Amino acid sequence: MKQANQNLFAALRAGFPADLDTIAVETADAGTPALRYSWRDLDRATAMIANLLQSLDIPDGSRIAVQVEKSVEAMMLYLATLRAGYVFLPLNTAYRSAEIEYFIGNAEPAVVVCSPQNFGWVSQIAFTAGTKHVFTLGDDRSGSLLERAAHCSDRQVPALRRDDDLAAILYTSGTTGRSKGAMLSHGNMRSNAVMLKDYWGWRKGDVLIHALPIFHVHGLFVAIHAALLNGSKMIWLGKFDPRIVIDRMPEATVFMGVPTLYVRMLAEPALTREAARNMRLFIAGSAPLLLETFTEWQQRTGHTILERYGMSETIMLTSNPYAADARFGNQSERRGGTVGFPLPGVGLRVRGDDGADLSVGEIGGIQVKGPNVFSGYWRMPEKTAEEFTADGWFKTGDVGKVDERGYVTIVGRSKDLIISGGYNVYPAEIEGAINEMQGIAESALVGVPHPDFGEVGVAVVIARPGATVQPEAVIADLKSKLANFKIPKRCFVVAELPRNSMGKVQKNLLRDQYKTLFA
Ligand code: MLC
Ligand code: AMP
Repeated sequence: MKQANQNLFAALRAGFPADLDTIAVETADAGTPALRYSWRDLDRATAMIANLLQSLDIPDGSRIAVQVEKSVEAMMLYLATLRAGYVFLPLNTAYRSAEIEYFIGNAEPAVVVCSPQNFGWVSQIAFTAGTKHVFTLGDDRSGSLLERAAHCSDRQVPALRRDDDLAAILYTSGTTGRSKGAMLSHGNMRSNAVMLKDYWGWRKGDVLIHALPIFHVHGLFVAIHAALLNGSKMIWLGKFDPRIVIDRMPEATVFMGVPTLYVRMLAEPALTREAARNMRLFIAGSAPLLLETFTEWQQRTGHTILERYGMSETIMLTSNPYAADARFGNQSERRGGTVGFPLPGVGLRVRGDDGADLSVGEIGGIQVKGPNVFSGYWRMPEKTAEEFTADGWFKTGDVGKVDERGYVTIVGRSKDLIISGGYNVYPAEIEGAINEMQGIAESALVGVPHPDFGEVGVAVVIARPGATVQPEAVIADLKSKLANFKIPKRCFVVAELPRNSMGKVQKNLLRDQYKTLFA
């Protein structure tokens, strides 16, 4: 019997509406005329780019690494990579050369696509690492990728892929050392997308406002997969702008954002019940949503934000209910401060430090299992083994509890991680970069509350005996090496760091000391 194609693209394509000439994506950026793409445009352009990739004669399983500004064509490149059966590797546009060098060296992509203005340095890194093909793609449809694809056929049969074939690698930093590439399969992504479409009640006529970057789970997978599977139009912002989002709300029904996006919209007087009158659903995640944001949003718009929780390694794990959830006594209340219930098909348990199962209300490490959970870290079997329990559950590194009704609350993290505006910052990486600077003896990076980004990094450093260290110089040096969102917002030079009896820096004391810095 012929096996059905489990290629994620085939599933997304099956969601396109019958009338391919209706609008699939409409751009909405300040000062630029709107561009409108039909479903036929998406189908044809992804076929052309997929044909270009397949014409390169690269091996099965090849990685296509992409660091480009957000554009509809960049989304098409993602879809084309799935369609051609290769592995998509998205990279944050903020990454600098040392960061890109690591990712390309580690993933050994067969193809690298970068912004035209970065071609010089990115191609040098890529060619040195053995990559044969480097294309460019600008956010104005410029660059060699589309020029070359223009010569390819606009018909293409999606490559045959099985559920466990690799579809994407997402780099996510480790608590120590370098970033790890989380390997997600076609089955991981399809199962999660199909389930979410149902759980969040996607229906005919839904329109999504897409305002997130497309190099992480939230904007690339959760938002795009749902809209395509549902045949829903997207109003597409290259860059988040609170006024444009509010302005376009009357034409839309669904919005997804990290908490910072909600905070910034609340600062706009135009955000009213009237503006949000046609909206069906506001979804938040990637970082903790403050109860005050949740409540203020309710008061201003009459809508209750649905908060959900996920990870690069697992896509979505839990969600507050959209409608009655029969598994949890038909509860339909979205509770602020919680991340809701484990999604259908997702197993979630809370374990103590000793591995013992904890009961209702007890705080411990969150472990998960399900068809959405990744298979492991790219070429890091030992790291993979460390992050899974002997009975196959993935240790999220998040600390939480489950209440008697089944709601999950995240209370902290066992991993040393700062989440700033929805981006992850790993203190070990920043501390390593600071410690390499001349005149520095030691450093500690801690996260402190911030009204806009939720949390930001503050660096506390000790100078070597006899050396003078200027905080501004530390920041400036970091800016020349690391992605901008990783740069500490403040730096303090101190005489000593608080330590426990084992000599370990007590970051909780530093967090406490600096917690009102941005209040
Ligand atoms: C920008 N800056 C940040 C920052 N973003 N600083 C800390 N944290 C951030 N997130 C700084 C820049 O360094 C710069 O500083 C200044 O702010 C202006 O830069 P910008 O690029 O103009 O910022 P802006 O466009 O306003 O970006 C803010 C933002 C963006 C909130 C729109 O950060 C964003 O899109 N965040 C979403 C991240 C996301 O999608 N996460 C999903 C991960 S998936 P200077 O000093 O240089 O001027 C995941 C799993 C899950 O976590 O569950 O979903
Ligand atoms: P990433 O590695 O970028 O995918 O980030 C995943 C991490 O983001 C999770 O392990 C959580 O710590 C955090 N996260 C995601 N959603 C939420 C949420 N709703 N509330 C609190 N933390 C969240």
